[in-house]
Amino acid sequence: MTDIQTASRPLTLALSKGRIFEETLPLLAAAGIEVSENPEKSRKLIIGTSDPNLRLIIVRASDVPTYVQYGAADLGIAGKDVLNEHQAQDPGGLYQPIDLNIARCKLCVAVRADFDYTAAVYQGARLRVATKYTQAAREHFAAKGMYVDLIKLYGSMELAPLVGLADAIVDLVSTGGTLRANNLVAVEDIMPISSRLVVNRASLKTRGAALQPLLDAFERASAAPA
Ligand code: PRT
Ligand code: MG
Repeated sequence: MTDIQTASRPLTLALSKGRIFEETLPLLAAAGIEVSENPEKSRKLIIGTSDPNLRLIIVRASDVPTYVQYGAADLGIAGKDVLNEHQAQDPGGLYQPIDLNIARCKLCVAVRADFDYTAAVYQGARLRVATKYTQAAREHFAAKGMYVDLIKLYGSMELAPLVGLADAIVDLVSTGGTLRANNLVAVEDIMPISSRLVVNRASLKTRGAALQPLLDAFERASAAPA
């Protein structure tokens, strides 16, 4: 994309539909910014705001870092889970100035309630672990000195131990309702997760004057008591 194209367009914030969009609305509202449409209803992928200098683009949660990395979005909001996996392909990293403290959950190891995880670890069993979060899982088990076979999945990880695909899963847990409904239990916490604001490094240099008030507003809104 040419510099002329990027310099004249409004600032672009990449977001995913669902919980991140819902929990970002109050932060934008605190900055005096109203969103012109609900992406769940309108199906539009580019959404204007009451600030003529800011628009939103709606992308898959795991694609947010890619849009920001390449500068197609100046900034984005993504879970630490997603950013951690993205780091493997973009070690230079995105600038992550603010923990917005939204969409909070935990990354956990979980197994069937009838599986003795402690005994399996103690005996040095080579476990099969199904996950979308291969990077975080690899680091977690390596740090414990455990050898595991990772099986990459893209969703519904909770099913894997129920049908014999894996002994354990690494997945996000918030209320714990999904684990309970599937007769699984969390046996280890890997890390707390929340969503972060990420910023394209070139945008920060070339569009800093336009970006800074927005970063300040996000900072204030995320620090305010909920
Ligand atoms: O849906 P898509 O494949 O496009 O992507 P996604 O599933 O990553 O998107 P989305 O919108 O579901 O999640 C976006 C971000 O929200 C994630 O990257 C996390 O940072 C954060 N988040 C917070 C969660 C949860 N809480 C959460 N509970 N993401 C997913 N879950 C899932 C979890 O994977 C499990 O299947 O909800 C289920 C567990 O929930 P409980 O409440 O039953 O424990
Ligand atoms: Mg989802």
